[in-house]
Amino acid sequence: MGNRPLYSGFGVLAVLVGVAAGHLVAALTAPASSPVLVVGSTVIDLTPTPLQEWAIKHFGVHDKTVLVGSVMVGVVVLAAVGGLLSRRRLGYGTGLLVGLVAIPVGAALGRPGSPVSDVLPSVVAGVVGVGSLWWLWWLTSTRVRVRSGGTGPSRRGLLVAAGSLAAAGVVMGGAGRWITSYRTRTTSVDLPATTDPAPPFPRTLDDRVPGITPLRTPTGDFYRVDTRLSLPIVDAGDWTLTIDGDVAREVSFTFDDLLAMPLIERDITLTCVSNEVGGRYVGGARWLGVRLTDLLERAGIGDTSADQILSTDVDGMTISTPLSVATDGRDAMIAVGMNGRSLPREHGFPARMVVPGLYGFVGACKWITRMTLTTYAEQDAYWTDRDWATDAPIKLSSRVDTPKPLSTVGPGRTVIGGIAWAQHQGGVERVEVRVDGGDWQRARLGPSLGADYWRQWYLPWTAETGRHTIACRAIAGDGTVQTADRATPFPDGSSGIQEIVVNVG
Ligand SMILES: Nc1nc2c(c(=O)[nH]1)N[C@H]1C(S)=C(S)[C@@H](COP(=O)(O)O)O[C@H]1N2
Ligand SMILES: [Mo]
Repeated sequence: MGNRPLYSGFGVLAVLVGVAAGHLVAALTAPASSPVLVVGSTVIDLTPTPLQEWAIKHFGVHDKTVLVGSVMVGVVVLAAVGGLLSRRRLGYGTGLLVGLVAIPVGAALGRPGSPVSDVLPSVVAGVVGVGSLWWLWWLTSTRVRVRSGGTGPSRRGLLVAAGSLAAAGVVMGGAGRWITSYRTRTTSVDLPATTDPAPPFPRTLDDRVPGITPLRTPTGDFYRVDTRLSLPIVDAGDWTLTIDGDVAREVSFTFDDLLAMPLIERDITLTCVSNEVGGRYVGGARWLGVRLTDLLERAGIGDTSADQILSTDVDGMTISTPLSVATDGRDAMIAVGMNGRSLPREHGFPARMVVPGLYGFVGACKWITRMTLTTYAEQDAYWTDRDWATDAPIKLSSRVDTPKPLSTVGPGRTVIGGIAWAQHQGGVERVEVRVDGGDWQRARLGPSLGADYWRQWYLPWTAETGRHTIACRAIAGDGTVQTADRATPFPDGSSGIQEIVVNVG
């Protein structure tokens, strides 16, 4: 009776050692095939859109940590049950562990475009897990008891065994982590100079308005949104970009081919469709890349009946972009550089699409390796399958950065400041601020870096003691006024006006 916790502990220890072994094998082969990650990725793909939105809204950038954590909790609970069952009969516990391993194996087999070898880490995890359980079980069994003099289970032997298993698990898990982070480390590739540079970077409001969003987002602070739990390992030397589908001729480009083509440099503000009004899923960077139309011209799309570019990333994830938008003369590109360096792995190394004015989920495929000219009727991309919009222009919006919502500021002269964007709608023409529901007052604008880039703004404010509300709205160059009508991010982006409350005193 009293050894129930002991047996559940066996199960948990055995399974964790197995998971660590699987993680190590995955690190050496394909990191994304690590048992917990492969289950996590399948959960992401199977999660209904509303629940996914809820998770992004409530956990934000931590949604993936929460997901992996939940999978781990599930694994530990089942492992404890398996251990308990083995107390009754070893076969029961073994059966449960085998059933547990079937989950990542099935998930690995079910992932589109994944090689069968992706099951290897899960199989290893299963073998090591079951082996460990058997070993622990055997050490407490009668035979050992008899051998050790019939005085009950050899506590010391068991302790040594459990200790070595735990140590092996820590070493394997740690090695797996280290190897994965080594293989996905930032590698910077030298990029040629551009013949078509962006304008010189102006004097910003960064230092003049404390608390304002910097005009250029430092690469390390740039928001990251994708469906991946681990970064792909792509070697620029082996990478190719293929254009196929309804084209005159299928063409492929190596990374060097791209670098040999004319490169444009542009300041473009990316925005995620999941960004709530006032949210942080937006960033401004200077991108370097090859014009999309230069690439498409090589493939010949003159007579195409296609209406979408279906982009595929190195792991088979798909993103679709309306062909007419991508080729209407805007600075759509396959980017290889971000803020003066090659793309970081998080942001699509070695190449990604960037289309000014479109939300990232329809215009910014990272780790891109194929562009297929096809129709919406024929093929569905990942998010199209999940009922998101297919043509999704970024809605103009603005945000108050300072003062912070619900903060307390001292009375007297202060500054309200923030950022606004109206990509491909003529840029930000005007920003207006409303204090305590009064008149809209015109804010002062920071320098312009073009119509596809966001703009800093500020308004001096004499703050009187008490509670105040501050709202802001943007007006685009094409005359559009940021609407007060509220919309959720699904299916084509949020709208509404941000209103914050601050205390002065
Ligand atoms: N391959 C791939 N590309 C992707 C995604 C993805 O999940 N997989 N996410 C898209 C989304 S939703 C957005 S908003 C942008 C974000 O780009 P960033 O992470 O560089 O900011 O990438 C887009 N490109
Ligand atoms: Mo996004």
